[in-house]
Amino acid sequence: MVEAVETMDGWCSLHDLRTIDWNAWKLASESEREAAISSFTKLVEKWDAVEEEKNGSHAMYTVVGQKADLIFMFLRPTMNELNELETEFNKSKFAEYLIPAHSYVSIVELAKYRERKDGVDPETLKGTQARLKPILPKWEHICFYPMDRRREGNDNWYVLEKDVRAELLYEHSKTGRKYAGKVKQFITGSIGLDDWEWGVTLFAHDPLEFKKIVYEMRFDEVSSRYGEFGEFFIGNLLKKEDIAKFLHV
Ligand code: 76R
Repeated sequence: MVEAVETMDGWCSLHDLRTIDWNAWKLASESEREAAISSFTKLVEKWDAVEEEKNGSHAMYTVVGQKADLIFMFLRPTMNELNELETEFNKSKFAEYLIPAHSYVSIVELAKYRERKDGVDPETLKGTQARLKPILPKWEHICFYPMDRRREGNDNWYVLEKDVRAELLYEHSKTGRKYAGKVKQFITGSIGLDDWEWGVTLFAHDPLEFKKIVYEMRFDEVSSRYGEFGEFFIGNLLKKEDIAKFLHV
């Protein structure tokens, strides 16, 4: 049957990208810069505490290239909490030196393409819950991009039988599993929430692995026939203790 797959949905996600207004930053006095850094560090400490309590998670990276300077990925149980976090960030002293570059709203998603032989609802499993409400890894690099499934002529994902889609995604997952330990992926669904259908967030120790996995997947039918891709963003881990060094002018 051509029907939607049931999804399991977890924490709400906001990818928040900011450009630093370096001119304003350099023109600011030493004490203003110190106050801005301290406001930022305090926010990070607050986010760390939320993560410690397992009520959310975040990732913080510096962007390579001119699309932005910072990329944050925030996870919270509700859109309201995400919005509160974003607003608090916007009101901070540090945000006076930031220019919004890009944002992406989605929800952590796992698809129920495969029924379990034992009849257990996967959503009730601890492992599934941990994937729906994940603590993001603090690996050295991040890669984020949005994507769609194509809907064009004979290449229309949305007219395929569910079984066929399940099989294509199974093939895709076999490619994915080859990168176990090298790439960690988080798929967030954004149909009805943002401009693309999914957000793909990958973490790796070696950024070359992003190029390898995305290239290899291009040959899987689910990507070669049915994948459409948006802008890619690449970042390097920014640790809390390195913030002052990164911002030093
Ligand atoms: O969730 C699972 O582990 C089950 C198998 C699986 C599904 C259903 C899976 C495994 N993915 C699924 C769904 Mn994926 N994934 C991507 C990209 O650049 C590209 O060509 C594609 C971007 C990567 C790199 C990736 C990695 N996956 C999806 C969906 C939703 C599709 C839908 O419902 O139509 C998208 C958009 C998508 C895209 N995937 C894996 C990986 C990896 C590494 C795995 C193996 C994970 C593991 O088993 O640990």
